[in-house]
Amino acid sequence: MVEKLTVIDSHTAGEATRVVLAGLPDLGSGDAASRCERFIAQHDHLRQAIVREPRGHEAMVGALLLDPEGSSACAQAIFFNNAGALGMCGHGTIGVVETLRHLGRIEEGENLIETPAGDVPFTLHADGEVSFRNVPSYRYRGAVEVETRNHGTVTGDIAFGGNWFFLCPAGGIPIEGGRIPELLEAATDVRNALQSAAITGDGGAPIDHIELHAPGDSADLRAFVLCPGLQWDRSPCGTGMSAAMACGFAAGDLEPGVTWRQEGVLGTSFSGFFEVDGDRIIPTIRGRAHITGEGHLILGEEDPFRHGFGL
Ligand code: PYC
Repeated sequence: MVEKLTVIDSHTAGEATRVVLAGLPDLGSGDAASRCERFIAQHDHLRQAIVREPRGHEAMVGALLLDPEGSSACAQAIFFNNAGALGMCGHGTIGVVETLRHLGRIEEGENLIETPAGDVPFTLHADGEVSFRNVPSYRYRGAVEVETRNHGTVTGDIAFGGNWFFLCPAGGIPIEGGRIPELLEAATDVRNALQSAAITGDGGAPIDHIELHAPGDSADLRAFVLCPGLQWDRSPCGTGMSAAMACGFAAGDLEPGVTWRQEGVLGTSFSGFFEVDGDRIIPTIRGRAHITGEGHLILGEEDPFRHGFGL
């Protein structure tokens, strides 16, 4: 049977989000976490078809747009990438909100979206920017040393910002487009070292995002983020920025309520601030997405790559 999925593509500060509107199998009722579990357990071939080549590309993030379970949300979103499900995705949230605006389903003002990581309140601003209140974020361990194969002892922080991050200096490698192979190698080296040393997030959670950082050009911090599928985030990374602000707060360097900016490899930036809730921070992240396309994905019966490929 030929499968046909209706999608809208956007980018947020350079990073792609593909929102799937229709053509999905019934994922049953329930919250975003349980529907996400069902999607990955029973339909992982569709995740692969949506974001991987030849219909997508390895750096793309996908989002299923589903009816909300609670009456106060405008939608439910389930995020995933080339490697699997993502608990939360900052640039993806902004992309989903821009898609909802493009579809005429929301207007300027405040609203709520359900995600597997919890309910995410957001504001669609008059200038087209979107700000969202991320899940509680915290530094789990500071100044963790890890022995890498190629870069000696690297010291960094382990923090949660909706995904698990290890954040450390870029070690003198400029965070620029022309240095991507070196940045990928360095971040992958750190990730491998964390895995070999069985260093994890809280409760044994795998640390699947590495954020290398340096002073910003026109922001407070410039970041290179390695994602779980060994791709780099083209955006400044909303969950990485949340983790970075949590580390800054834990170190006593950042104050609640003060605007802070993180820029990515492309020079695009997100702005944000945080509130404090006990030993956690609640970050608000603001950025802009743009629609890049709308159409259908066709998964032909005789297509050897109907479910994509990954190398
Ligand atoms: O913006 O949080 C983010 C994100 C995670 C992975 C790619 N982008």
